[in-house]
Amino acid sequence: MLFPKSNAHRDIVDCSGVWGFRPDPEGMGFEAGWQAGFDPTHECAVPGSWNEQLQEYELMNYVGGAWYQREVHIPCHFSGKQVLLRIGSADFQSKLWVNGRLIAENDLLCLPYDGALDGHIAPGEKARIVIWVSNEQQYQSITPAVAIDDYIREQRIRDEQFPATRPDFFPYGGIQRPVLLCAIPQSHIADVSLRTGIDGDAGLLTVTAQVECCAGAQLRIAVSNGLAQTVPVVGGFAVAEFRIEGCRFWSLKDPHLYDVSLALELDGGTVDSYQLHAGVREIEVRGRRLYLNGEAVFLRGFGKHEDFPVHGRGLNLPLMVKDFGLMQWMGANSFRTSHYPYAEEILDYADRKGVLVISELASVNLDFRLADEETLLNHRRTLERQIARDKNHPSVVMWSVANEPGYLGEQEYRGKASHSYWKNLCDYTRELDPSRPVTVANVGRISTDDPSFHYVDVVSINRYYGWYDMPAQLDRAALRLQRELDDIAAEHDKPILVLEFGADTLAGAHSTTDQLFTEEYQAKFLEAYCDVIEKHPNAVGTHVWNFADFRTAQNHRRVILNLKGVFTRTREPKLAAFRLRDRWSVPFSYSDDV
Ligand code: GCB
Repeated sequence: MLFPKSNAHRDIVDCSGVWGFRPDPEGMGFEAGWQAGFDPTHECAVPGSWNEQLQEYELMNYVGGAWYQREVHIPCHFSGKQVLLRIGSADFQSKLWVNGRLIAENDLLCLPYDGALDGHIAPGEKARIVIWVSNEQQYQSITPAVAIDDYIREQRIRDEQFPATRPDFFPYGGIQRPVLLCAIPQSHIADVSLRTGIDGDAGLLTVTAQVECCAGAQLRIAVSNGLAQTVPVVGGFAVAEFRIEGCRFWSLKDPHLYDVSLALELDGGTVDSYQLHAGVREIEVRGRRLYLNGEAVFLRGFGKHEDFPVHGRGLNLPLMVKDFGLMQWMGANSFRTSHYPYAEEILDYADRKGVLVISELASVNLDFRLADEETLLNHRRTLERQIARDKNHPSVVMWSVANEPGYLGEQEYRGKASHSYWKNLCDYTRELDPSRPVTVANVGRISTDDPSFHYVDVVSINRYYGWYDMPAQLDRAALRLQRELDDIAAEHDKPILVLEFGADTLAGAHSTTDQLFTEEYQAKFLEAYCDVIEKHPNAVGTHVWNFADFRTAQNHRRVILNLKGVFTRTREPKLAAFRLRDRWSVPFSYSDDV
């Protein structure tokens, strides 16, 4: 469904607040009929992860199912409308009941889902919402599960993390984004797709709306520069093309957004309306460069996480505003939604602030010993849902369809099946969205002959020479990085992004010599990488790992947090923040024009 908004024809009841909560480690709730209501043992705030909120009730490391419930008044004026409940995200899997009826379910991480309540509620009365959420991972999911026994079987007992999870971030559980009760007209605008382009000084904007309505309807589409068209709805679709003369293109310096207003007209009256914004811009890969509106752009920024004390991965608007302020202060122009789709509110904010986003799918460490047809199907399903959700954001300039596949099961990853997997996925991404390039973040272990490099538009690499390898030896590390960039470029003359490089750093630790974990070493490490990358003819960007320290599962390599942030978890700057700020205050210019 379209991102919920309230206007003259649509309304929202925000169900954020403190919900009744009950963990269900044995899965007994289903048989006991908790779908219709249960006796809560705890309370948990929504949106938010349950882990740190309920740490004192031994739920910090809880992996399993949990039930949420609350009652909501259905306003009288919702009568006659289509009423939907939309969950921004409830991770990793979830099911939704209203008054005991199953309304919808979802198994895709960090993506919204919704269900229609029609017939199950009475406007003017209360309805009981029950949501079951589980943070248990699945083996065929695109971030595959791992269990304690797997570490033993694979003879990697020192890699074991608690709670068991493959990725290097905490497996938070809960309803982590808003739950919204929405009323929309029965005849309504169901979806809107925007496509933009450039023709000289003019901006081209194509608006395609999908409409659910009886015959004879028309759609009036108005753009805030005064252009407007009324077009018929044919076969459930209405299309309008605009040419905006003297267009203000959406750019880093001037992220201008045009308001686009749609009104569905039937029998002489307006029955529904929807407003969204359009940033007219073009992103393109040509030769070794990435172009925004025809100008070569160099990305400077970060890999991030949605992570903060107590909130966990829960949407945190003050933190969002703060982080964008810090990125602006640093002179960063971009970030990657590592390692899952971020909240839509964050993408909206990036649209307004003129920040470029690499939108990443929730695929981490895909293991080709496990990957099969079902995995590919899950990957394609995720892609469809993520593109459908994020397609209209001008800030989203690239799809990263996976992070570090082949980290495990390296031999299988290099095989034939992997080639056809990445070809299939990259082709499908371009089929669903021909307007944005596609990439895969490659892991150091796979190095230069990664099967995915053949099929992506932009080659992306994550590297840790000078940290995991060659610790405290930055000269060796810089040479190694240089050689690898040269080798990749010799084989694949494509733009290259270095999407991760970083060093764990304990704020307050100092040394006069190169010493791991000190603020000086992190600053020197990041500068050494930038020196090499910025000079490389194929490089189109540096994304430092990470913007801020973040929580991980427990293992001997992490002191509660991954400390590679240039800001602490509570956003105090480390020395590297100042050094990068100085560097990024000088605009980047390419030495050649390719
Ligand atoms: C990586 C992963 C990231 C980790 C990082 C690290 O390559 O993509 O999720 O957090 O390394 O710090 O080890």
